[in-house]
Amino acid sequence: MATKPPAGDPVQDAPQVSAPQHAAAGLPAIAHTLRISQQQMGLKRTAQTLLKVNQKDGFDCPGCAWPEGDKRHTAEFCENGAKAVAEEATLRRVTPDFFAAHSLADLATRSGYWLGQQGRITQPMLLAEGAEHYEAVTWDRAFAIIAEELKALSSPDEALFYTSGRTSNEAAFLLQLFAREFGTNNLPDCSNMCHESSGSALTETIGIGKGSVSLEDLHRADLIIVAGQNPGTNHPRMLSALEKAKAAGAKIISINPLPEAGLERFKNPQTPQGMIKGAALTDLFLQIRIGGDQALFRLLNKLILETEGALDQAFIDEHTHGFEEFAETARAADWDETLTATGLQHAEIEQALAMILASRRTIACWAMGLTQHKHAVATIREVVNMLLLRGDIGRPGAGVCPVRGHSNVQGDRTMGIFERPAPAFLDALEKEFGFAPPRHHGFDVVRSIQALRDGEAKVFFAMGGNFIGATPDTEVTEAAMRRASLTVHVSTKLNRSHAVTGRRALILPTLGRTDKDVQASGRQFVTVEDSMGMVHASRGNLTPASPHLLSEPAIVARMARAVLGADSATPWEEFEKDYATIRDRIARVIPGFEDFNARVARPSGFALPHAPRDERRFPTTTGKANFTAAPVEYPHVPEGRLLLQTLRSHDQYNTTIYGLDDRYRGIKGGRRVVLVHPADAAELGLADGSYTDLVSEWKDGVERRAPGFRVVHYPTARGCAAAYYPETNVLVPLDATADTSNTPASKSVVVRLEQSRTD
Ligand SMILES: Nc1nc2c(c(=O)[nH]1)N[C@H]1C(S)=C(S)[C@@H](COP(=O)(O)OP(=O)(O)OC[C@H]3O[C@@H](n4cnc5c(=O)[nH]c(N)nc54)[C@H](O)[C@@H]3O)O[C@H]1N2
Ligand SMILES: Nc1nc2c(c(=O)[nH]1)N[C@H]1C(S)=C(S)[C@@H](COP(=O)(O)OP(=O)(O)OC[C@H]3O[C@@H](n4cnc5c(=O)[nH]c(N)nc54)[C@H](O)[C@@H]3O)O[C@H]1N2
Ligand SMILES: [Mo]
Repeated sequence: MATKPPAGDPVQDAPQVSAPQHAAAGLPAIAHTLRISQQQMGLKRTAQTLLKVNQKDGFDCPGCAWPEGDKRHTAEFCENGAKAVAEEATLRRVTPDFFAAHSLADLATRSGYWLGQQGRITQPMLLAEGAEHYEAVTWDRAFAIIAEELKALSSPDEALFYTSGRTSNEAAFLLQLFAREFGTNNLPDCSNMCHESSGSALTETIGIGKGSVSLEDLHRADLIIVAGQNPGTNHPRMLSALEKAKAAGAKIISINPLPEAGLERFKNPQTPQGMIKGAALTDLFLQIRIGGDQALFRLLNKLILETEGALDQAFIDEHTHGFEEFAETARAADWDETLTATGLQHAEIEQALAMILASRRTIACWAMGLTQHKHAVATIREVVNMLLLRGDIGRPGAGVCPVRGHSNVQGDRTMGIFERPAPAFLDALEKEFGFAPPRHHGFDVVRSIQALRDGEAKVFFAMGGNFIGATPDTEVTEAAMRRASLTVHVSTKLNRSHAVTGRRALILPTLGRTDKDVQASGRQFVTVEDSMGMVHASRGNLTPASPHLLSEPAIVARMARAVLGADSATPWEEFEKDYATIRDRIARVIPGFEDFNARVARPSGFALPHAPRDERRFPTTTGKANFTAAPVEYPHVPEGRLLLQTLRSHDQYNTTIYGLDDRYRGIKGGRRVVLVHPADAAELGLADGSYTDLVSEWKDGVERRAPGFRVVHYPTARGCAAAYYPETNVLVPLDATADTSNTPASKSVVVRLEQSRTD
């Protein structure tokens, strides 16, 4: 095996490895936060921003969607939230001079890390047809180009409007309104790659695609199951909630192929006691094989069914549907098959069962480790089956908790960013705005890529995000995007999507969460919805990166005027002047937002209604909570192959790379690493520190290759491997998606590890 990185690899990617850590946060987290913040923002801005994160008069952290408690610390932030803020509030700038110095071809050779580190974009930029460089363009000209290209389409369905989950409720509502007035439901979003599987499973089983617990519920639970989630890195403030629950007597089971430091022990930086000793969090760690969760929960359900007195019979009788069929299927669950699928020991499963039976209030939390598999929807349904058996939905301290990613991804869905809108939503839109919205379904993310590839879609517009970086099958997706006639990105910072363009391309620079937003009627605020359905206001307080920036609502409003012109009776100008007028419309269209402006004026905002949680009412097709009985599936990995999951390091926010370290996992100075169990590595002849290519094998016979990964011997589950996204997206086939939700199966990619060429 080669021991040097292959030639041609970026020099900065030279990972060094030490032992993984066993506790999260603590002093190193604070030191790291302050270093990154000062590098990006300087001292004054660091103080101005970090004191305002998640405060009642401040802005919502652009990091994750975890809710804020009511009693806020002066520093209600976490290391990774602070890094997200520093990225946005940076003093570095990308000006027209930068684009004059760097051609498109040059930008296309740069890493995502390098692109992001250049700073905030300051002016609208146009890549004209055949041009080698982006050039500054006026806003009016930019909107005229969009109008020209959209009007030239032979059908509105040839346009795609993508949304990433940072967009505010106000901007999201306007974007979907514009797309539908224009005539399409092509509203793919990052959720299609994220919690779509949760939405599909929950809508079918409990009637609403959102979590059913509040922060208070977590504090009150007897048992919290955390499956397929790494909160120490991705939702650090969740650790405080887990700590509080533990202090009140809760037990925690974590289910993960990796022993994640944050779930082992938490050193709370908000308390002196926590800083020194920290609290042990996990009581039982089930080191599951990738994709084994459905089998595990199925067997647990069988064992619950067989235990005298373990069922909440009154709940099952009164509130559920499909019990008999489910029970019959569950009784057939098999120990041997489950042990194979999960890689767990008999005694570990018995121990989990005992903890579940001892709990009167159980909450199941999960994230991408459950949602990004072929059988993700079936897996989440099985988790729901367990909660239904125990009556653990719709009572305090119990329920489902899909932990969302982007800070407003849930709100964007509530606002109608969805390619398959409910008829009732479209009816309300029609009534309020007096036009007939299209009724046929639009394209999700994967279908959008296929449509670009096949020439069915020609204009791509993105409200934030990094579509090319985040989507699967990088080579296929990049070739598809290059076929577009126009690509438009509303962005704060540069990323790969700006370098892989259609015939013409626009970059439209926008205000971020931390920026002050002043419109004709005065200073504006926007609103967001967190992972637990709480809606509240967010106000930026920084002077924007440049006077040329427009807010996201302003960009949509002006685009709509340029495209729809006199055909539209919608008051776009008024919406831009005063966002309260947008909220008045949201209040009339979307249930739960009645009296929106008044209620959001309250410092902590308000909770959206949730029928299962609030009244044990299940708005499903049967009118009850549905048990489901899908066949058990788990990935089958051929001899000599490993099952690769693509995940996040501690120093990234999705495709935004903050740095090259993954502190808790003991990795420094590089991202091209593949974590492999030492026994698997020995069988495959992979020495620690050797270099290998990852080659994905898929039924289409195409070999997808990611070259030059340093092998790291790591205590993951047997037969499994892990490497970072987005470097590994090239390996995920476009049609390897979850059943029903169509979410890319980026947590289960069959790979072969092949010696790197070192010439
Ligand atoms: N700092 C930071 N915060 C973030 C993000 C970020 O990139 N950086 N991203 C945001 C977004 S959009 C999202 S969606 C969330 C993502 O939050 P997570 O879902 O925590 O993110 P991942 O890194 O994808 O981690 C998936 C976890 O699932 C485990 N896992 C993988 N496969 C399986 C499996 O088959 N079974 C089980 N039981 N476990 C499995 C992995 O080992 C890992 O611990 O975080 C949000 N918050
Ligand atoms: N292999 C693999 N692929 C995955 C995943 C995985 O686990 N494995 N996870 C998936 C998941 S869960 C998600 S959510 C997607 C993420 O997909 P996206 O949401 O598309 O990607 P991000 O990297 O979060 O987008 C970052 C860009 O957003 C822009 N931006 C930041 N703030 C703002 C803002 O306030 N306004 C605007 N307009 N733009 C802004 C910046 O230009 C920045 O470069 O990736 C998915 N892809
Ligand atoms: Mo996500």
